[in-house]
Amino acid sequence: MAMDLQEIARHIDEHQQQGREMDKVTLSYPSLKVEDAYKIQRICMEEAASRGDSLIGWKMGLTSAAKQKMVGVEEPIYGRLTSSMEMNSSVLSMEGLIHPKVEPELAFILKKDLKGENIRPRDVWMATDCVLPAIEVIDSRYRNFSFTLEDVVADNASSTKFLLGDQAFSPYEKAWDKMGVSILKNGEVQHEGVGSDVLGHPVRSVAELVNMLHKEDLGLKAGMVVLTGGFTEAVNVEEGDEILVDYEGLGTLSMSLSK
Ligand code: 0L1
Ligand code: MG
Repeated sequence: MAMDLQEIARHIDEHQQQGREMDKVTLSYPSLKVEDAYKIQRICMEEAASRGDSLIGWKMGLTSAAKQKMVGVEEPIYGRLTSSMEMNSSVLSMEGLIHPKVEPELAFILKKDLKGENIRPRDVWMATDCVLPAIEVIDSRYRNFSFTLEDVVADNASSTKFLLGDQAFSPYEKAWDKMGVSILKNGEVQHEGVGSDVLGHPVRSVAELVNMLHKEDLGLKAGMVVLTGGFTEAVNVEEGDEILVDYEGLGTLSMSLSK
């Protein structure tokens, strides 16, 4: 089938909007390259912007071995975060979701633009205003959360919603790579992880994102949110579930699943 990236983006955008499952796009377009998939992501963002949504940040995905093993894709990817994805309460409605999962993350909030190649952790610290506990909700549009690298990139790295904690912390509050995190569902621990599970240190995830974006002549803007990637495997959720993430020494963040 001749490959029209606009057409593929429209197809994916529709399924994202309607919360509908779809077949892997690589089944119809086996020659789709990762670069094409990022172009599709960009076109979907333009579609979202035309509906009044705006780009407020980026997420890194598949930054821990646990997550890579879970989905069988062995490299970090990025996705776009929009204003409509940010939750303004800790209640997540199942309406319009397919098979959501949640994962414990950290969010870096930038105070300066950051763009370039060979960005190192210290460049990231100089540009970071604060760090917040976060929970990301992912909901792949692909049946059974089954995809190739190209598919998942085209589907905006499964981005759906995210919740930020109310309390911001100084980037120098603690050694983020040493911080333990556990995620509980309905009072039972599901998974435990530590900051170093995220590319050795969550700050490295932000540096890697900037280096990846530079290849497309993109960068981070002051005020943007960056989700650094799940510390642990993601947890399936359904209506009625109560999620609690315990960030060692910082407190907890919770989410309730409603109809
Ligand atoms: O945030 C993530 O790590 C998700 C990236 C995409 C893979 C998935 O849907 O689990
Ligand atoms: Mg994530």
